[in-house]
Amino acid sequence: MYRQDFPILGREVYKRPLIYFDNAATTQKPRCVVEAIDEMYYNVNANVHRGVHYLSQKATDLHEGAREKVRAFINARSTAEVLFTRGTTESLNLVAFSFSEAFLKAGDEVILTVMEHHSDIVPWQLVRDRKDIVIKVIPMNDRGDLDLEAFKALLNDRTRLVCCCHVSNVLGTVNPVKEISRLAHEAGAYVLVDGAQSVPHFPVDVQDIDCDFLTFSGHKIYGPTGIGVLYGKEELLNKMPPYQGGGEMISRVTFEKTTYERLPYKFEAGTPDYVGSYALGVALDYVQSIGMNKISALEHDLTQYAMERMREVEGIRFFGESAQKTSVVSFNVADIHPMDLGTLLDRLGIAIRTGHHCAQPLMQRCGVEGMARVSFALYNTREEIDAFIEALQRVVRMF
Ligand code: C6P
Repeated sequence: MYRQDFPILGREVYKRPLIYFDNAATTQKPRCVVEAIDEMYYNVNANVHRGVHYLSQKATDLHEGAREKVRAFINARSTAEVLFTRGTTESLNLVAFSFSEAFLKAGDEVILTVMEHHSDIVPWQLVRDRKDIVIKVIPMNDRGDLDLEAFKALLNDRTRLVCCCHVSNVLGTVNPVKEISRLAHEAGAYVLVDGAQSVPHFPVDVQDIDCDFLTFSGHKIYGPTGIGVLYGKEELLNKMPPYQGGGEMISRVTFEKTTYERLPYKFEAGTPDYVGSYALGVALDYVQSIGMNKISALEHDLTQYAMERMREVEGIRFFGESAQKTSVVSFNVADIHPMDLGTLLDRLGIAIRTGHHCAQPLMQRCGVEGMARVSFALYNTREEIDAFIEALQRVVRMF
């Protein structure tokens, strides 16, 4: 129904119609987003926040207008709480650096989950090297649900922060972040939610979850690459030092001393990606014109249907069968290497992801080196899933 909005879906690969099932890695872009980028460069382009001239003011209005769209989209209290970054990874690194500078000392504990993406593991290991903190990990059961009892047992008066992906990019599990947030706050700890795989798929309300930080990437929600968001509670951001220094983030500079800009600019050194922010705003308008609840229902139906049909394939093993699951299906078939599956499906025009999905600790937990993964977006169809099953059966027969 929405396919005509995405020109790339009309192309062929290897003379076959493209079936794009790698949406958790990045989504395709609707025409309105591509046109927004064109429009910005053709008609508006000028550096923001600096010029008194017409174009600079126009570009600034569009950039700040996009910030307000993001604020409304995640229901942040104020635009001071919405920081533009390069993406989830940069947002997570920003928190790891600045939060740890302000709040962490040797012996303090940060809790992660076993299903975190490397982007939410490695920055904390860098902090551990610098600050001698302790990292603890929430385990999960075999269905891919976090063990909340084990989580409660990990919390203590040294816990400063709990970091949890809202949706696992491997298992598709939707984690109970509101409950996790409540428990963490009761224990006196802060909460970071990695929303890279949730914000594109269902409504996310930071005030309802009551998380202290939320991260997401523009390119996974039909927006451009190179732009992302960090939401942070104003009170916390005010206490955290800047992540990078440079233009934009200062109030006054002398060689003796620098004072910083107010939020959110304190964390936005250098010329921001105002083309990206504007186009991200257009992407958010696009998904809202469809409705996040509708997108969620559509993708839920696709996921259920895909799993039902995939069960027909002999030797299939799913990773992640939580009752709370969304739009990501990881699997292996018998002892076929996932890379072989991915390569052969690709020759049949079907794009899937294979490998460790940037979650090697989770691969170890599941006892595998890698997995194949299909992930859906609002433009995928049941017919594409049928074609995928036929292709998968064909590939499996070859082994
Ligand atoms: N996951 C995937 O194929 P960036 O690369 O900064 O936009 O997002 C990083 C990231 C962080 N957290 C989660 C839960 C993610 O899924 C991702 C990106 C992609 O699964 C690329 S590895």
